Amino acid sequence: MPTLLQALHADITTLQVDAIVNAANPSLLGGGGVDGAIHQAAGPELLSACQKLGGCRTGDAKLTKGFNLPARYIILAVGPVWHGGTRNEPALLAGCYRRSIELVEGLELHTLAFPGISTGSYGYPVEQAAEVAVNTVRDALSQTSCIEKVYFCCFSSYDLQVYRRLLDGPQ
Ligand code: AR6
Repeated sequence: MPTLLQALHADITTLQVDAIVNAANPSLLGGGGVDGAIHQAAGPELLSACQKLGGCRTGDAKLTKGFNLPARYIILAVGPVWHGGTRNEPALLAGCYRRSIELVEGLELHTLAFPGISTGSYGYPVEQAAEVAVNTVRDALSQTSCIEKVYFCCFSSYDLQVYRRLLDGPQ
């Protein structure tokens, strides 16, 4: 059965999936944007769990339970700050998507949702970030067997259009 990739317009904290991905910072101790929304919705146990993780390198990801979220797990991925594309940003961003898929596959989970990692306060242009996201996920899924559905959760209708164009275009 082919894995389905789907873009949708939603608040990621409301999604009933096996795992949602957070766009965190290297401390993993919370922040604004989607990180703030996820901490708010998951409750204070998330921060306690994150305090035990010892931070995370840019381009990597770690995992906690979902606590009060409808999602069973949270993956904390640390995207790169955009510096004009001169500091290995595409490879670091791809690492976030690849590591998240590996963590989900390792737990034999089936459904996963990503936000637009790095495209908010980290300033990565959404068109370029979405291309990295879609290509990396497509590529990583070819090595997996458990994952059935991956959502690209867009917080604006503009972002949704960008993802839909990529997903509907030639593969
Ligand atoms: N659901 C889905 N997407 C969302 C939500 C939500 N509830 N809220 C925001 N977005 P950002 P970054 C979108 O800034 O660029 C934090 O302070 C948002 O519109 O959250 O990776 C961390 O602690 C954008 O498209 O993450 C770091 O310090 C995308 O999520 C830093 O920000 C990512 O925007 C990480 O910056």
